[in-house]
Amino acid sequence: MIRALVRSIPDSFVDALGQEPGTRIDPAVARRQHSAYVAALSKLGVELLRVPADESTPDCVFVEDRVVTIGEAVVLTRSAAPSRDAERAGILSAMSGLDLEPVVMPPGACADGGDVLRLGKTLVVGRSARTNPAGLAFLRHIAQHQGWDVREVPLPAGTLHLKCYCSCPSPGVLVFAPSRLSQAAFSGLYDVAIGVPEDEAWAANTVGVSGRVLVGAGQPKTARLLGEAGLDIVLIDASEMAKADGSLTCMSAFLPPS
Ligand code: CIR
Repeated sequence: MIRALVRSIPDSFVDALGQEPGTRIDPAVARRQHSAYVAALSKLGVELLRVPADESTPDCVFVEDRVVTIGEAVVLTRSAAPSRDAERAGILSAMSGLDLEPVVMPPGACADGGDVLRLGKTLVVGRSARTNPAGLAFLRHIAQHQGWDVREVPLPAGTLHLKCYCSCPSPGVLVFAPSRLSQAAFSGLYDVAIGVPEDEAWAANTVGVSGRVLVGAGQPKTARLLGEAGLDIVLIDASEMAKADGSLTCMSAFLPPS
């Protein structure tokens, strides 16, 4: 069974990283949007491991960044953002009842799952301010054990994560923002590439589950493009998450199937 980890939103989410000056996050709206997202995953047959919120870590809802699944292996990452590093503890304790043995990144290595895109059995990893060379080397080490390849991709300055601007919603399908990422970075790793318009670059972050594709609401050109490409889309409003630089993939961490 497909399974994923999700985490509730703390009241401290109002202090999440990445907000533009003057932004005000409404935790009630964020929770409503998060619930709809979680319900969509559940409806699509995803078995959910729900981790309670942690008030001391405002960004803890973005579980994708702390958990990287590579084949049968699960890596719990260290964060280059000091306020996010403590997120691991609650995740580790929630996972203790599972049939998994997560490996924690060694000290000095940092990575965010938002920088890790799976295309077939290749991990495309963005070199960002959140993913350092030691983090990348550790992911490569685990990937090699699992028989996976790793490809490093440099990111344009100011890009938080690789997956802010790309995703793989269905096997062989790359959705990306050509205004931010070069298609050549992914060469040989996809069958079909769908470029989203520059004014909807954020919409390149999608989640594919059970033949359906979650797409951010309010991005009509992308929704039309993906629909025309034959993808069966489900619109999800994540506007409150976007205020904290969050997108769709970051609210779940897919684990090896049970
Ligand atoms: C941060 O800056 O870490 C959070 N405010 C946003 C993290 C988004 N994560 C993701 O897209 N994977």
